[in-house]
Amino acid sequence: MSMLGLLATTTSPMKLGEATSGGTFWMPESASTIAPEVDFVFDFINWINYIFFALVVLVLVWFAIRYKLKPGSRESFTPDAPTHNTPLELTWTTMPLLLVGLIFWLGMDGYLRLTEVPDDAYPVKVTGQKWSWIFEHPEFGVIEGGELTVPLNRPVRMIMSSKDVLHSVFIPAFRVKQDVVPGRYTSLWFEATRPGQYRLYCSEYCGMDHSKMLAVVNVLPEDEFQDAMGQLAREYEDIPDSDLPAYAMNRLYSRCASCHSRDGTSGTGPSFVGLWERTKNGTTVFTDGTTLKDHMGPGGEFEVPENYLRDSILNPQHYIVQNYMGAMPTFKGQLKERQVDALVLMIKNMDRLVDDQGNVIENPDLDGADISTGSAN
Ligand code: HEC
Ligand SMILES: [Cu+2]
Repeated sequence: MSMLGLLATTTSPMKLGEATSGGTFWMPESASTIAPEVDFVFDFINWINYIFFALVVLVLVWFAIRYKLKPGSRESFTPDAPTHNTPLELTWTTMPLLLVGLIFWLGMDGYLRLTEVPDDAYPVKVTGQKWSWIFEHPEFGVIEGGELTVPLNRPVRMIMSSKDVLHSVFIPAFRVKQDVVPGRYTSLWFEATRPGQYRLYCSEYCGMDHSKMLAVVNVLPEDEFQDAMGQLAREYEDIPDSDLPAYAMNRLYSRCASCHSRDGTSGTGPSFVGLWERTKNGTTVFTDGTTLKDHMGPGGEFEVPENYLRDSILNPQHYIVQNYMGAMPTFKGQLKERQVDALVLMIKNMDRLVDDQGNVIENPDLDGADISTGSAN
C-alpha cells in the first residue's frame, strides 16, 4: 500500500462523527468562543518562530559567504574586531523581553478567561470512570452516557470527578482540556458557537482501554436542546416493555462496551454472549470457589437468575467471576430502575439483538421474547 493510502486509512476513523470542516493545517475546526483567542496566540508564537528562523538562517548564510577565510588572509589577520556594542546589546535584550512579555500577557489573559466561569452557565456533572463518560443534567434529571447534549450560544460549565483513576476531558474543537481527578471536583467551561457533533477525548492515559474512552458532544440550538432534554427525561418511561431490550442495546450498551463484548470475545469483563445461558443454569464460577448455583433458588440469595444480573450491575464487587478482576464500577445511582430492567432484558435476549459477528440487528424480532425481569413487576 502506498504511504498516502496508508495515511488515508489510518486517519479516517478520526473523522467519524466529527464535523471536520473549517480546520486549518495546524488546528482542528473551531466551534467555541475561546477558540479564536487560543488560535491567535498559537499563530502569533508560530509566526515569531517563522520570522526568527528565517532571519537566523539568512544572516548565517550571509556571514558564511561574507567572512569566508580567503587564501593568504590568515597571515594578515589582526584581532581588531569590535568587542562591545551597547546599542546592539540593548536591542537584542529588550526585543526578546518585550516579545516574551507580550506572549505571557496573551497567555495569561486567555487562561483567566478559561477559568472565570460566567454566572449563568448551564451546569453539567461529568463522571469519568474506566472507560466511559457519564453526563448528568441536574436541571432536567437526565443522565447521558457517551454523548453530551449542550445548548448553542450558552456557556456550559462541566463539574467533573472521577470514580477511579485520573482522566482528562479534551474537546479539541472547543480548545478546552481539564484533568478529572478522583476525590475532588475540577471544572471547565465553554460556549459553543456552531451546532454540530464534536469529539470528546480522554487525554490522560488511564489504563488498557483509554483509547476507547470517547464521547460525542452534540451542540443543538436552544429550542432543539429543550426538546431533546424533554425527550431524554422521559425516554425510558415511554418505552413499552417489549422495546426495552432494543432500547438498552441502542442507548445503554455503550456504557458497558469497553469491557463486555457482544461477539463472544472476552475483554476486561466476560462477553455478554452466552452470559444468560450460564446465569440461567447457574454454572458461573466465582473467585471464592462457589458456583452461582450455590446462591440460587428458593431461600437462596438470588431467588431468580435475573436478580443475579441486577446485583452484578448495582453491586459488582459482591461476586467476582473467576478469571476476572473486580474492575467493574457500580452503576448504582447512574441508571434508573427501568434502565436496569432494560439491561437485564438486553442480556437475556442477546441472541435476538446481535448476529454471530456481534453486529446489532437493526429491527430485531422480539416476538415471543422473554421480557420478564423475574422480580416483583
Ligand atoms: C470497566 C469495565 C466494566 C464495565 C464498564 C462494565 N463491566 Fe460488567 N464486569 C466487569 C468485570 C471485570 C466483570 C467480572 C468480574 C465481576 O464479576 O465483577 C463484570 C461482570 C459483569 C456481570 C456478571 C458477568 C458474569 O459472567 O456473571 C454482569 C451481568 C455485568 N458485568 C454487567 C455490566 C453492565 C450491564 C454494564 C454496563 C451498564 C457493565 N457490566 C459495565 C467489568 C465491567
Ligand atoms: Cu480516561
